[in-house]
Amino acid sequence: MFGFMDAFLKNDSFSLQKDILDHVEYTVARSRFIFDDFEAYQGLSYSVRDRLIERWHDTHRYFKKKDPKRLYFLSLEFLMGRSLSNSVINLGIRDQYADALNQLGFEFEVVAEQEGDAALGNGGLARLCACQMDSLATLDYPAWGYGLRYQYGLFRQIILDGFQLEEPDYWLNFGNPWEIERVHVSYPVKFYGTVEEEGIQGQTIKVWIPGETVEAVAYDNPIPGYGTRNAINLRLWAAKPSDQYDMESYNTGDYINAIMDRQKAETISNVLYPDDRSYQVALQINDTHPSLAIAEVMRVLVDEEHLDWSRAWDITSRVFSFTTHTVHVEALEKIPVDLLGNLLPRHLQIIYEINYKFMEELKSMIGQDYDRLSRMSIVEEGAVKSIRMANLSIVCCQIVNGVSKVHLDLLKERVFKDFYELWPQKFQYKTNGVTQRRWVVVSNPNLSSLISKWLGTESWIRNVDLLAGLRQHVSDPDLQREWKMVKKVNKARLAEYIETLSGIKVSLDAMFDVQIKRIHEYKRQLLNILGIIHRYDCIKNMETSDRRKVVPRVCIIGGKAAPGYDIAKKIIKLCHVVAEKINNDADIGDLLKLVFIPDYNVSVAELVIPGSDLSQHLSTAGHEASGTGSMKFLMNGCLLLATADGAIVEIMEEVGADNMFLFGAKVNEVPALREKGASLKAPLQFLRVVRMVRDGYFGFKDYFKSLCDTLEDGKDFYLLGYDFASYLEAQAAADRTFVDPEKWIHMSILSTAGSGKFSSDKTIEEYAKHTWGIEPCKCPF
Ligand code: DL6
Repeated sequence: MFGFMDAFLKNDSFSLQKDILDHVEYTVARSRFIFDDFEAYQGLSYSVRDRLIERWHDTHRYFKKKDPKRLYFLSLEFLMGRSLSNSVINLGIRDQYADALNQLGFEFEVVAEQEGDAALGNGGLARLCACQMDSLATLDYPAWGYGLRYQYGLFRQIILDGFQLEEPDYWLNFGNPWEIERVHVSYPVKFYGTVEEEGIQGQTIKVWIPGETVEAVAYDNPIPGYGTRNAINLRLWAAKPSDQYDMESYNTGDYINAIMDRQKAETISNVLYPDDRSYQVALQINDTHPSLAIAEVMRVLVDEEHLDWSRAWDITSRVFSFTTHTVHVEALEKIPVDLLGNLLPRHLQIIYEINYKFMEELKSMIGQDYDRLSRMSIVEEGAVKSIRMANLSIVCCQIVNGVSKVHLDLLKERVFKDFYELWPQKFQYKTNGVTQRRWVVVSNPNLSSLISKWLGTESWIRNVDLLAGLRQHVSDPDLQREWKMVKKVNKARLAEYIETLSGIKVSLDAMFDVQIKRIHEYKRQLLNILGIIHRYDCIKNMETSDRRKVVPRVCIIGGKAAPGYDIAKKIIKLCHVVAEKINNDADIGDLLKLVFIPDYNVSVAELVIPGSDLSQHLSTAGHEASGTGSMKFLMNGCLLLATADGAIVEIMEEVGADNMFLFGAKVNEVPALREKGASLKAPLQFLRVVRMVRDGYFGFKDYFKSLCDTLEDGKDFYLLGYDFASYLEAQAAADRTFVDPEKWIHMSILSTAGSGKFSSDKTIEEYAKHTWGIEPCKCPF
């Protein structure tokens, strides 16, 4: 019998080489004598996966033995990106693998580049979950992630003539060595049908007779912690046709339709309650998307376990907690009653019952205030009667979390004001964080080594507070010189990437100024582009002798627009036409370049962030719940040019406002500014650049008309005109600082030193203590 400390697999170079070759030969079925980079990646990944599985087994055996309270983290989106580099670093065997590959004639970096991104999510919320899984594993928490194994990830962005086109992301086409299909772990998920009443022992109970069944099959993705033996599980469910699926059609000879119906089943996915039951659990719902789980848990307890309603409610309302990721009331999810009633009739009944009881309780507390009752109801009456999933989540969850301090304030004062007044104790916030393992150690190895050298330890990779120790060296010329060198190397890597992508050569002496995030009006990429037009216009109108004083910039923008978001797509096109003009203007040369990086994803971010000098976070104050991109840049020593929105307010507290370039209206000023509407006069520079676009200076005059219309007096909802002057001032301050390299490096070091608070390790510790009530459970080495 093996104990916990016995590992079967050895990590010396010879054993690793043998494992890679064995996988090339027996798993990938290529000759061990002739294989290419991609096959080397496959062999390597399977060999890493073996080691993950070993730890995964030990961890789960240990959890079972200790039986701690567990967390089940439900999210419909996990944006994991690549797994290879992160896994070998967390396992502590990156160098051994690099050496083994070398002996086989391959280079680790080249092989790692063969991996595609797992892009099972849209943006911030989804990437946050990936960071949080890394922290949960590293901090030894007994946790499981649950999500969906989408066949297609987030669309691939293709740019054709400056327009965004979407292509499906067939991410599974070349296999996925990181997952383990669990054919024996499958559950029937039922849909449609009717609910009937039956009398049992003098009682009437509801019985759901489903119309269709789909099998949910588990795919396990081990997530290794750093500096620990623990590896936790991210279980993603795939929908497969059930064996019992429409047998009647087969029997009646309608074979083709029956097959087509089976295929339809594969397009359906659902969230299941955790299979690994234990008496003590916490269930975290990540935004409202998985909140039907609440009704499902009630259904199981009442209909299958035959608990009475109040006992079932008591359990359900104590296990769930909810995090919301938006400040936009209009973005709160609603499901039409007709749709839900057809698809999940029993769940709809349960939701009605929850609402009925809630409304009765509420009336007893607030009386007949029908406006408020109707605002707080889980059921929204109106043209399309709908279920408000956020209201359901708040009513059922013991804790409702915001993702930054500002976000909590907005939830209390605006988004969920009625609920806050009723249950102030439910509302908390946990400021988001990002994992320093992925965002510094994996993506910026040079900076990582430099930090470890100056701190005299690698412990900051687990204990991020130690980063603050950089402050004591901030003025040391050796650190400054080495810091600058690391940045230069990263910039060179990014410049090479840009040249390969676009053919544009950029100067490493220029300030690399980056805005990468989803394209959205509230994130104001348009403000950035108008600022670039202004800069271009100024340079064009300058005396040639004055051009020498201009700080050269390479402006980099990247991000995807939702396929149906017309204005966002126009912003992408505008970026391209402006780039076309500027980049080909001989007057401008290296003073200004504009580059759009297509198909922005996690791997692109890993390359771009370390090579940036400045990063822009321009959301109109009160619109960004938190923002996590800013934290990744901060950790990498990039200076932030930002509005005081979301987590930026807390970043200011940590690194000091004088270490950033801040601008724009404050959260509490925005509503009054909007009221003023047309009487807000935008500055002349703003009117001039908008006019340039409107008049067709960059072409496509008709196409950009509707975009320019959004900036007219009284229509400028996101306050670009109002914020423009202070935006330009902040940009000018960034220029002035950049020409003082010592000051810039000083600010850059202090940014990294002040980034400790924004590690997802911190966030997870807060959740564990104040929301989930779970303790670490560390598997012995
Ligand atoms: O909490 C993670 C992330 C925040 O940092 C962003 O501010 C917020 O926009 C984002 N929200 C989403 C989708 N929203 N919903 N629902 O990704 O969450």
